[in-house]
Amino acid sequence: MTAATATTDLGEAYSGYLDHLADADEYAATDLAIGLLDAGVPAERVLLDLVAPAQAEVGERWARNEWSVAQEHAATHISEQVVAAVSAHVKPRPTGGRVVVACMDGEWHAPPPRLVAEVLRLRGWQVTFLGASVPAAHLVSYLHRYDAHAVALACALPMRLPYAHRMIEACRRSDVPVVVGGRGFGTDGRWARRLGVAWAPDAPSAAELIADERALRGVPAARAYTAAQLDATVSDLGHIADFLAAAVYVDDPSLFTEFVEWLSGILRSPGVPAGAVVLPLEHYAAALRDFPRAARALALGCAALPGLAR
Ligand code: B12
Repeated sequence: MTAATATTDLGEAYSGYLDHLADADEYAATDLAIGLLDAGVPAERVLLDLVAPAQAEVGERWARNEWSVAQEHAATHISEQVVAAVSAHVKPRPTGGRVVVACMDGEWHAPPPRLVAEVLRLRGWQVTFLGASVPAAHLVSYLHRYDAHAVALACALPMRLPYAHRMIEACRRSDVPVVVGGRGFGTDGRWARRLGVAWAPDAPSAAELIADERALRGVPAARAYTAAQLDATVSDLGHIADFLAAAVYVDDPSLFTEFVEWLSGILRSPGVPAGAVVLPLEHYAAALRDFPRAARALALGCAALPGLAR
């Protein structure tokens, strides 16, 4: 099989792989994945187009009560074995710095971030995967000890977001850039934006963010601002409030939208991300939710920000 035919055959391989999971046949599942590698399918594709959707399907079968918890656990275990086998087969040599991948405290959904960890490894990072439920204090001391370039934190459960926030802040205090991912942040990452942290929908996007350190640092924590940056920020916040008041006064949200577009354009040149503008807008929107004209202008202002369509 050539690489091209192998890739087009992935659909067929996928249904075979699912059958192996259903039969709890880890040898057949592993052989199938390694066979694809030998046929020239890139390891990243095997992980993301075979193992990842199969795990999601396992979830659907479990949720539909077609599979028992025992069947789901068996399938999840096999997928973990397959990921390890793929990784061992490829043996990438690290050329980049250390990236630590971990689940938030209380989070047991380890396989999705494990896939992220392996993709980062395939792309040349030296990856340490800490697995499920890592307490914040232990994570931070680990980051210090190994001088991490970045940390990727996983959260599959939205109810863990308050803990997630604490962990994100703890990592930031160590000055280690953070990227987060997983279903817990919302399908479009909207709760990551609320927490002002860089979010990646999948492993390749996480790799791109980590490679672009400036984007990864995202909205810089205000405590790290210089006095001049703080002054400028306070003045920007005042301008936002003034323009909002003027838009409400003349009852024309475009007055505010135009200002927001201008402001995000001005801030983009020194490298401030659009997230730095959306955060105060969301904050004002929460505080002014009982004022329909202001709320509308703020919603339109958020919608006008580039790359933040919701
Ligand atoms: C397996 C599983 C379990 C196993 C976990 C065992 C294990 N070792 O993983 C068990 C049975 C223990 C379990 C328990 C629970 N689970 Co569960 N589980 C799943 C399941 C079926 C599969 C997860 C998975 O591997 N998905 C496949 C991966 C590849 O997809 P993905 O998660 O979307 O990941 C991709 C992206 O999101 C992203 N990504 C993911 N993580 C990260 C991290 C970073 C850093 C980055 C950058 C990107 C990234 O990249 C991935 C690859 O593209 C999902 C359902 C599903 N379909 O996903 C539910 C699911 C996650 N579980 C759910 C729930 C509710 C629970 C429980 C609370 C159930 C209960 N009542 O006890 C507990 C909580 C346990 C805990 N404290 O963590 C819900 C979460 C609902 C929500 N988000 O609101 C889900 C979605 C099921 C559902 N539809 O209700 N679960």
